Amino acid sequence: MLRYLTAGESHGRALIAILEGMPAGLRLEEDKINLELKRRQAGFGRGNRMKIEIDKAQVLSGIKNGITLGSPIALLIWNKDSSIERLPRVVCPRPGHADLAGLLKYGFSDIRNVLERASARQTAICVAIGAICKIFLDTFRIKISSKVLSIAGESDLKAMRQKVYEAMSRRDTVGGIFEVVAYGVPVGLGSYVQPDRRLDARIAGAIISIPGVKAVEFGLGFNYAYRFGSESHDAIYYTKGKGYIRRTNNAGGIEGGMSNGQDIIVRGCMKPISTLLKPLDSVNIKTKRQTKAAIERSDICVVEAAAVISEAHLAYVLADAFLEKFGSDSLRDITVNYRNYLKRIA
Ligand code: EPS
Repeated sequence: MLRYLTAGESHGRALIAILEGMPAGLRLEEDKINLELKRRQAGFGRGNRMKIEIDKAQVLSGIKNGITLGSPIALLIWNKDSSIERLPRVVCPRPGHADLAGLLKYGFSDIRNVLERASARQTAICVAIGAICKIFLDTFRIKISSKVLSIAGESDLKAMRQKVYEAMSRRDTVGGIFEVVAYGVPVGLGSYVQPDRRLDARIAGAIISIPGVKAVEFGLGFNYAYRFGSESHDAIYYTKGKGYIRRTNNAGGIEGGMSNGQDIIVRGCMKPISTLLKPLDSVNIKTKRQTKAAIERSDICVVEAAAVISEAHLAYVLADAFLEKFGSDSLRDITVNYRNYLKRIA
């Protein structure tokens, strides 16, 4: 079905990706991709890099006259800050970052060799891939949106901003919880027949792959643990006009590893960014002396960006599962298959 690879260092020349498996016949507008990239760059608490970059994706292959050919789609985002060769060596690993584990794993003597690729800068190109998946899903009236639910335990907008200000003034960082919802998803995407075909497993994996995301839940999520079964599950009703309906959506739109026709509701927890202006204890990797962790230019809060990136990752998984179910080469054939399916289950 769908697959992709990305490449690029945070301060390298560019971020690139190849997305394969998009069907022929889809109109791709670069403006729509760039709008998503702009959304990713925004948000309260972003750092100075976002003032340097104006992320714009170029679609280098896989389209003719703005329409996909079914061939691999190559994407490119130039980095304005491409200073990788000039940046100083980093020798004090930041707790919470990939720094120490990456250094030991690859046998480096410069933490920069790790952080350049481990950086969340790479999420820009993932958002470009997700934007194409969103355009695909949109042709079948499947929409995805997201919102920030809380930052550092606060859920009121003013209080959330206050927490970010507080983190700034304490030279600290904050994380939070975001929610992503997919509307209009048909019943039957994903499957229970193998663990790796389960839609929730695929979505959870995609969202937790975003740097800094530490937890994912669907529907009631961890709150299932506090309820009886009779209070937990979404009772089934039938009406002539609408067919099978539910009056609740505690399952978050997924039962038995398949979409059940309800909105898919997934939440993620983004940890506080691990680069701290008032750094934690660490060890100098050259001298082995106790010291403070390195300070790199970074963000104070990226929960809003994480929500946008999660939309992209959810879009990728849903587009993949959709293509699996309804065929994958030509948008026209897929549309016919989809209509027939909707007719059968009506
Ligand atoms: C990011 C670019 C990076 C960081 C951030 C995300 O830019 P720079 O390192 O040049 O300031 O702002 O990266 C991290 C959060 C991280 O942990 O590395 C971006 O484009 O989103």
